[in-house]
Amino acid sequence: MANAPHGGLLKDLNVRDLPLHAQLKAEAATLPDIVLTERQLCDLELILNGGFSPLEGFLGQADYESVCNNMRLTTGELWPMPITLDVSKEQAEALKLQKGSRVTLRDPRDDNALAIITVSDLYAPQKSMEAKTVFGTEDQAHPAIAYLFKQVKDLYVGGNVQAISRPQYYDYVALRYTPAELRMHFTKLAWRKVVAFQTRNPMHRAHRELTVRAARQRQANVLIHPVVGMTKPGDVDHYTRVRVYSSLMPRYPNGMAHLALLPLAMRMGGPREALWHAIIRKNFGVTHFIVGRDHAGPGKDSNGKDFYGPYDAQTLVTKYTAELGIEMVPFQMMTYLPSTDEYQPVDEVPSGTQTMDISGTELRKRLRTGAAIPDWFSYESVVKTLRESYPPKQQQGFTIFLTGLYNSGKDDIARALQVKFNEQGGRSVSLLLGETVRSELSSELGFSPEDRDRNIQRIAFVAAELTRAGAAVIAAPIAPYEASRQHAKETIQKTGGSGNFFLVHVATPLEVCEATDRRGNYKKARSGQIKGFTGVDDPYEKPTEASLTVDLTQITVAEAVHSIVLLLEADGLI
Ligand code: PPS
Repeated sequence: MANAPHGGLLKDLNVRDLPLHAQLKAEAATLPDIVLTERQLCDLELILNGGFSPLEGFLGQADYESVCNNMRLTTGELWPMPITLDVSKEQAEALKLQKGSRVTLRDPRDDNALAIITVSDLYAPQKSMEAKTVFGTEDQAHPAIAYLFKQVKDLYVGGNVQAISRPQYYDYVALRYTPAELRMHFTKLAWRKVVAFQTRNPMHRAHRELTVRAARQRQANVLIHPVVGMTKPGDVDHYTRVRVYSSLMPRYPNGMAHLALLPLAMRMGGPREALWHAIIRKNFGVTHFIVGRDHAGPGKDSNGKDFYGPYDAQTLVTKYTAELGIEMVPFQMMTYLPSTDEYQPVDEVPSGTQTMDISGTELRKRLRTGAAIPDWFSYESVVKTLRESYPPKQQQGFTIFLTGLYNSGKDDIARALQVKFNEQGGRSVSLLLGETVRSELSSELGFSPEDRDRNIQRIAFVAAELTRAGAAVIAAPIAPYEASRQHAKETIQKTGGSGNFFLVHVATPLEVCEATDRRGNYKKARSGQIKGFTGVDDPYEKPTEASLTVDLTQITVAEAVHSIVLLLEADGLI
């Protein structure tokens, strides 16, 4: 028997509204619509499947104020997190939103009609009040506060929803359970006690040991219930994490544990978030919930202080244990004892016993450098998965972006570098010379500032994708404008990795470029046959922060290539 849902009744709106499906679908096509944001989509999915029971829609004003100020809905039920649907003023006007309006809520990924909301209220968010009451701060170093002040729009739309369809997923479909499905699973396997483990991080041996210990102490089973909706910016992506969790599951005693994914948009709200997590797990039928040190912690504030105390979350969840009917299990910090090859809770280890740990920072460093990650810390399958997603520097792609005047020698350096990288092996090498790009990608473009900018952005797009795929990319356009180069750098770093972009300024002086120009382009430019030629009647803005500057009147092409190789070596890329 699974645990009772919060409020007594599972609000599975998908099931409730199934008899009206054809009618609601037809009506949805005739209504104005709101295309949801990523966060609203996560919230709606859990409203529709009952994960947010007893909610049946987005909060109206009275519930919003009550949740913020008292952590309760106006009906008196405990509910710590405001679940709101924000729209802009313009949107509200265009949709003619008012009490009683019916609006279709659409999935932003495929435009599919997921639900119809009947508007009960339209009200202005009290952002400062919401920030202080729910998160205890207005500091925008907190991701939820940054979201509230920067992304949340002018108005909240309150109202109950009717379900039309579940969001369509193509990834890990078999692991996505609704509360009803998970409850059914527990009932089928006769699981009466279930300890849920919430996580937004990869799991290693210590996590397996602590969940097994928590279950054994309570003679319960384990639900690994990771969040795959929105987590903290910078977290390991959910694809990698789910592969990690899946590879860890066979390490549990046979039949002890089950993996299910939770499409939650986390707020990193510490204590209130922990309480919310516990309520959600209760709705999924769970009886015990593990709450860690600094559970759902957002990190440090703008003064470098923790937003919440390390045990605030455990204290708050414990306070409401009886009312909630879900038991809080404190997360025990586990440490490795090499003498017995086992993990034990830190506070149970006799003093003087040798222990071993690897911090998150140390793990990231080992992944980056390719250094060994020992078996006692993680499982081979987990490490292999992480290494595939986070290859060591030696396997990562990079872009060498050479910029300089026409005939500065940048193309010679680029070609020589290509040979050098091919000699090294290990990576696919791509050469994006200005002239190749101009004929293959940018043949319709001229040399106006806008066209040059577009040309550079195309190079950046291609370089970024290749860098991400692990290639050594050598780009060598003139790229005369600082702003274009900066934009290109951002594009490549965003997709290809922040440490994997190198700007090399080939600073051979204009007189030399001109004097050695066998094709006679500068001559044509001087005589006015070519207009807007870089260095003649169009500017070349010198880079302000190149990784390297080379001048071919001072060094040879071979020496320039060697300097670039040394730069990459120093960075661990080769
Ligand atoms: S940019 O500014 O980065 O988009 O330039 P790029 O794509 O590298 O193109 C350089 C080639 O175009 C020829 N060319 C000109 N360069 C600069 N200014 C003007 N107005 C111009 N018109 C044509 C230039 O000679 C380079 O040709 P290649 O074939 O590389 O020698």
